[in-house]
Amino acid sequence: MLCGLGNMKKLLTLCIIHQHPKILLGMKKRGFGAGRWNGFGGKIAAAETIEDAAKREVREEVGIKVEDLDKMGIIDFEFKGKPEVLQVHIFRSNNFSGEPAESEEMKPQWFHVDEIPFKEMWPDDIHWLPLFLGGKKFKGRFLFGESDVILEQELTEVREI
Ligand code: 6U4
Repeated sequence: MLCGLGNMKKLLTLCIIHQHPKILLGMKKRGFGAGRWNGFGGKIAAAETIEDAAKREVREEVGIKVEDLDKMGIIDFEFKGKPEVLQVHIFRSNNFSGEPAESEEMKPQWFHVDEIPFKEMWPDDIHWLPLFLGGKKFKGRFLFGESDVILEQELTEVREI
């Protein structure tokens, strides 16, 4: 956890399996973001790299093993009136072993890229997923207000992440 200027950064991972033209998402059944379709991910444990955490979370939440991860983006999420910043590291994988299986946390489902359920996802996803699907890397920042409405947003394509 990085601290400075009164801001607390919490690092999180998010991994989306992308086997064109489909992506694998999970319906989050509990905790933060429950009721939304999302990639798989969570917090980084002590002594774990961000990439290792991303792989572990995929295994725990959907029962599959990913080998090669491409880091596609980093987004800082802030919530008005709260000092905490969630820094989400977003990964893409196009291969895995095992069969996606429902867990206590997530119910997996494949979606065609033309039928992504944006209305039942975090409201930022519609902004960066097109870059992700196009193989573009990005950095961004979103500020959410009440009911997770987007108050401010910055999103830039970058060459290296
Ligand atoms: P536990 O440890 O189970 O209590 P939980 O409340 O389930 O944690 P966490 O922290 O494990 O949640 O995972 C939150 C997940 O949501 C991470 O994969 C990151 C992702 N996430 C957070 N904000 C997001 C946002 N604005 N857009 C998005 N994903 C987001 O697409």
